[in-house]
Amino acid sequence: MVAGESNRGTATRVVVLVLTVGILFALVTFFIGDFVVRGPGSLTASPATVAQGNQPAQSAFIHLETVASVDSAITFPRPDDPNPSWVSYLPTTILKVPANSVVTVQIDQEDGASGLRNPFWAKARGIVDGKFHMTYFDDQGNPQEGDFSAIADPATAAHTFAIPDLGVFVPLEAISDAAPAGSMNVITFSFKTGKAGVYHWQCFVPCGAGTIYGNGGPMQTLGYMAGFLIVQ
Ligand SMILES: [Cu+2]
Repeated sequence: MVAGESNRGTATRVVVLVLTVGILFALVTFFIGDFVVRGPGSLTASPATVAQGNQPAQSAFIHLETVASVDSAITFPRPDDPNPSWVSYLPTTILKVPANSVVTVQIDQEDGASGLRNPFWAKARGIVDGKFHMTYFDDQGNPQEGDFSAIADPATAAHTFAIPDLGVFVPLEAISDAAPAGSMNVITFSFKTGKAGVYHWQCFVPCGAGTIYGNGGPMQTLGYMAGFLIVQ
């Protein structure tokens, strides 16, 4: 071996080393940026925009939408979603609300029935006055409106909005098969927050179609059928 060949060998090894380290660095950066810290954005409650009687100024308003698939959203399109065919709450499930206040929630519900496995969840619990307001479509497709403490048939639930640690459970009626295309049931209710904290919330309808017992996929993933209520 002559000196020139040895130098070329060393140079090659250095180049391979630098390239390998560079590629590894890029992969780690991609892994952290696209997987580890990737998550749904948050939605901060706005000051109440609906009548609250003589409730104090701290009252807050959250507007959500439930869809059969992310790509069918009407109110809150989420075009770059990695799972466009998943059932979901929109625009996000990370909700920030004020402590010691009344939070009013409006949900534009556009999904069909999955049905409750446990009929217990058909009754509303833990909400102001024990009732939710709902505009919906009856079996003939006629628009209807009323205040309800439960949905009549647990099998017609599309989703629930539930914060177990606050005792809040609200069933969301499926859109009637007779409703005009593009219709939504609009469900409105209020609940009270106490001290600051982070509370898990989720849907109790096993609505993750195509997963084991309907409880996988969107039921297990932040930003779809589960999230956090951040009381601050
Ligand atoms: Cu659900």
